[in-house]
Amino acid sequence: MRKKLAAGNWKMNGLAVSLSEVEALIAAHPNPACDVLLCPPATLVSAMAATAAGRISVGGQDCHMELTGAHTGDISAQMLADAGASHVIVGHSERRADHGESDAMIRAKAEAARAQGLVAVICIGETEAERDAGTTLEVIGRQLFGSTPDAATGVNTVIAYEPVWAIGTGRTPTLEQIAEVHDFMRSELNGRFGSEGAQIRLLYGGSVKPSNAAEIFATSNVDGALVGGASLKAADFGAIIGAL
Ligand code: G2H
Repeated sequence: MRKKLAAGNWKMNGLAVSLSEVEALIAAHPNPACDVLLCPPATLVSAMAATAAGRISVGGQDCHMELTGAHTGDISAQMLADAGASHVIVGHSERRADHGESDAMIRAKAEAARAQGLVAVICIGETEAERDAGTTLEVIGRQLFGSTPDAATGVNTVIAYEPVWAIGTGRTPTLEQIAEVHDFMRSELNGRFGSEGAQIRLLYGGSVKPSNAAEIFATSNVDGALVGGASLKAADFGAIIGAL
């Protein structure tokens, strides 16, 4: 049985003052039915972990594939763990686009995360052009295989399906389109990892909000959500947590 996960990705938003929202969120949901994860900017990981005090999980938004070294501006999985993170997002489409990250790089980052005891939240998703060309499942299959380490388990890995055209746009796929991709991912993971693959949680991400969360969560093989914009407001993210 896979426990549902509500994960928030603050992206490059949030200042220390935003942590009062986190306390309000936790106080309003003292016993959530799902796991809750928030991934703030790296500058806030330590403070958010202190605020959360183990009541919710805290994660980074990216990590370098190396442990240490001359990589100006980058952050290692070890540093995130040291700051109190338990998870890290890798391969978000914004990083794939902004920083030219490949599936091989993302797999290496996920391996670096696992080596430091972090759960890797690996993001994959097709562009609008790829969907229009009818290649969605081909793209998803390639990214899923290429970005996921051979040692992936339900404990160290979460997969997030985020169609690029649905991110921050207010547009979402139909429930049938979400189910098609999630059923495909589940089948691919079962084929590659056997019974362990069945334990890997599959999140949907892309314009999830209080008004559409319940129906998305009820969709086949959807084990939760990776939420961007709606995770920035405690009331909205709380409503999404309540829908799980
Ligand atoms: C997709 C998502 C969070 P939003 O990027 O990862 O963002 O919910 O704002 O579309």
